[in-house]
Amino acid sequence: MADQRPTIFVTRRLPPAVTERLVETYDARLNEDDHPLSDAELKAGLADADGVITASSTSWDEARFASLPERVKIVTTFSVGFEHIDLDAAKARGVRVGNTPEVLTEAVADIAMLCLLGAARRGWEAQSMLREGRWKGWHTTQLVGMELAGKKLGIVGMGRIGRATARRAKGFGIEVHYHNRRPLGAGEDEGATFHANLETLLPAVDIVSLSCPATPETMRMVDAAFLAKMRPGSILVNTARGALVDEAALMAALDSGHLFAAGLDVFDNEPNVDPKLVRYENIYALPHIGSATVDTRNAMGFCCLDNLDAFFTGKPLPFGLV
Ligand code: 8YV
Repeated sequence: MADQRPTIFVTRRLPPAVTERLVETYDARLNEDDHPLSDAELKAGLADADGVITASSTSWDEARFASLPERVKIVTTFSVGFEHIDLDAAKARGVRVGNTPEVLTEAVADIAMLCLLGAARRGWEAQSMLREGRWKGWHTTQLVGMELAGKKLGIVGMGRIGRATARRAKGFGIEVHYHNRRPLGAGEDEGATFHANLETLLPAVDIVSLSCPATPETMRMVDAAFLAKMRPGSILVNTARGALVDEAALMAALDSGHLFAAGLDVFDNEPNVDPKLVRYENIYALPHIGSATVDTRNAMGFCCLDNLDAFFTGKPLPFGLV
């Protein structure tokens, strides 16, 4: 007898615990070897799907929604970021969309601190020296970096991840400032100082950390003018999206010595990172591992499944965007 359960097309391989729960309830079409799906494979997979688990590696633009078979009614993304999904087009087509908020806050804030520490304490340069057999013993001026206690951190985007980063930074004796579309209430703001604009934030801090989404407004926000407003000898941290930063301008600011270092978990055009960028010894670079813990990746998958379960039992999506 044909499987009567909803068919779920999954564009990327999921953590084992998530796949296990998925197949208990659904007729799942998996991407077992996690290969990049061609347009033809996407089209074939969508043809008989009732719902989709996708990720930021697949673009859900107007054209994709316009050509979506009628029976596809829900798309849930294995990510908190949803810049790859045209929500208006989804709405117009009557497709529900969900994401994975909240569950990756702590993991990403950990990586913001790793990037911050790695940049401030010359982590990349130090590791390369050691691993390549170039360490010939210590001396008093070797690999000296930026002391963090007493420094000021400016967080751009004080959402959940920004606030979790602020909590961690305070533990290092760092004074936290932030810029956000709106000031947060006392008790919500982690005691950080609000700046209504970047003009006052950037020259006031020693480290700038980005934790805002990629939108048409924030795209290439960190350009030459932004970097010029940062303090000489300061640090840029980006764990949000590569599209926020003009990488050529960043390299120019590192070349001139205006910036001391950068800590980056995200890049433009991932995974094809500009090879020039990762050659900088004062860029502490990671391959987009912000949410990469077993617990967080499972929790992200379970958010997707909770969205599907709610949808197919006629309930509101617990993590719904549309
Ligand atoms: C995801 C992320 O793992 O959730 C996000 O928005 O940036 C990552 O942590 C990645 O985008 C996979 O979809």
